[in-house]
Amino acid sequence: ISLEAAMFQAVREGEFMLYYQPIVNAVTRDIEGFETLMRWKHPTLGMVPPARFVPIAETNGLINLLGAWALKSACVQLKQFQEVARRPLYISVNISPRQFRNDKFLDVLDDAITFSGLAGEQLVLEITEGTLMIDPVHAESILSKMAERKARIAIDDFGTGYSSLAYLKRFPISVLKIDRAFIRDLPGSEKDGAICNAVLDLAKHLNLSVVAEGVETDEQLRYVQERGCHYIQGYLTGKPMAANVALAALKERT
Ligand code: G
Ligand code: G
Ligand code: MN
Ligand code: NA
Repeated sequence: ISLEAAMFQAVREGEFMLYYQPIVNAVTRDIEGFETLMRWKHPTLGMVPPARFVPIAETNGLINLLGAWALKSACVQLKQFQEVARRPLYISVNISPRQFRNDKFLDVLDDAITFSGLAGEQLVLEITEGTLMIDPVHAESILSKMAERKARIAIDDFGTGYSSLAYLKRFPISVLKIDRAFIRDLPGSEKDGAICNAVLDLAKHLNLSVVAEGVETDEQLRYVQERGCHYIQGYLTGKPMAANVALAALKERT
């Protein structure tokens, strides 16, 4: 049976789960929020990585169903994280191009917010430059409706897509996530250093937050932190983890 057929079965069997990766303060290393990352635990294939199943789900449309489930579940999960942490946190959720363009997307968003009882500002929606550029007029309308709900928009994999910087002026964006490709060879790479500096400078002047992704070493953390990066996400400060592991990490720190 094909991976695609197995996916429909997996939805019925409840084989999809969510992992959560901490997004931490670069100075204190306190957890500020989590990125939600989908996982598929197949009974015989084991863990199927999202790089394999997300593109299929994007092609056959299953991403709309999976994405709606992920958004709602993540919002509910954040409530429990906050109870344990005893402070407000935020949840960041990836939105694929097809989800973003789906007619029902705003209904799905409203349902997740209403059902979970979260404040809109506790929700960050991660989209890529590509998602914005497919149809900028449509994107502008959806983003302004997200902004009405106070949900924040993060540009995922910033700097790796086809886009113009003009969209930073046009759209209500709050967060830039520096792609891990620009972090990996720090602090040795002069080019990557220059790119990170430029992004941090740009973000500062546009009043945007920056998350450095894929931080694996103390040297990388120090490099971006000293240049004004406030938030870090990477194996150094926490791998993607099951909800119960994330809860334990929050307990440990309070
Ligand atoms: O978790 P992992 O490290 O393997 O994620 C790889 C990629 O899979 C992410 O960069 C992201 O693009 C995609 N992905 C993971 N979870 C989700 C999800 O819930 N929704 C969407 N649309 N993409 C996801
Ligand atoms: O949504 P996005 O494309 O940004 O997905 C983040 C991906 O990066 C996930 O697949 C996650 O497992 C992965 N990731 C997170 N932190 C690190 C890290 O420190 N190093 C590496 N190599 N990958 C990471
Ligand atoms: Mn992401
Ligand atoms: Na990214």
